[in-house]
Amino acid sequence: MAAVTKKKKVIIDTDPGIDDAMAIFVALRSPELEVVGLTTIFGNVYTALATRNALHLLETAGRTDIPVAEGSHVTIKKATKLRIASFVHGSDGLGNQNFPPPAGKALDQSAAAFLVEQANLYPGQVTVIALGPLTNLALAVELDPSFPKKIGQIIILGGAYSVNGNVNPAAEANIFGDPDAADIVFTCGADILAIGINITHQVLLSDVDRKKLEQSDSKYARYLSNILGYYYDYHMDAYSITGVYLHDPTTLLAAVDPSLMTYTEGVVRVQTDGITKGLTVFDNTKKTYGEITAWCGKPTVKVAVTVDAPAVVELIMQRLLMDD
Ligand SMILES: [Ca+2]
Repeated sequence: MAAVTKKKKVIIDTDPGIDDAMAIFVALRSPELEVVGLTTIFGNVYTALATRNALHLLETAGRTDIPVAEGSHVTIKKATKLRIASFVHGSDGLGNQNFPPPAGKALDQSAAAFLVEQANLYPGQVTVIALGPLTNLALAVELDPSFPKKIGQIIILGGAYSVNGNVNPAAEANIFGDPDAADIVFTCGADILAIGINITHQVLLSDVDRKKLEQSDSKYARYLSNILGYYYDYHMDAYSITGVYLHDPTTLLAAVDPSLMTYTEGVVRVQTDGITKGLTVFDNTKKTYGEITAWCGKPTVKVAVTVDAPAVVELIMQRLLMDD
């Protein structure tokens, strides 16, 4: 008798974004997941463009049944000067392909309100996959202090654990985008799984893989092979590599198959100013310090420490090359 497995409900909080687009498509192609909504945030592009791109990607996939809730246009501290990574993803966020505007519209509800609503509708059952700065999640915690206990799990692409960042030596981009929000989320008490660039910098899509996408009959694969050009150019300029890091799709796969990674547990705090703004500092909680520290008494989170990179790439490719 075939086992009936229940699909995992996921909300993807995203700033599309070339690798966000790939993660969203992998999610839509994963039978283990039910995507109940996308929420948008600034990061790779400004929030309004992230919303437009989220709607466009769902229309491309023929999944206009999935709602989009627009997120914050400012940081949790209401800063309007944002770091936008258009030099990584193109000024349109999707490799400068001049896609037509989407026909659909976002919900009237804010991203934070949507997150709180879904957590209340399905307590303990919704996983948020956070692929951008953590402002919307911090706003959800502020809106409903019981949100951390009602949300099932929060899987965060964010941080650089014992390695350099990718914005500067200290900070990874999603945490740097709103470090105050990140510190709120990391210490909110939810079931959190963090995947940093120490993990995602091991997962590389080669140009051979890109060729396979290009030659595929799958519309998802062909779409991605087109927008990936800009991202490959950036990686060649920035890292001198022929290939691209799969930050967002790798994080997405932690929801599909957590056994692709191993994890450790401890307390993460985020530096919110100074030259190390956005730094994530992990306390493994093995030492009892003589002083009271800023990590004392804070809830622990899980942080990924190893990844089966070939298996991750293989699964991503398999999902994208699948027949419709
Ligand atoms: Ca992203």
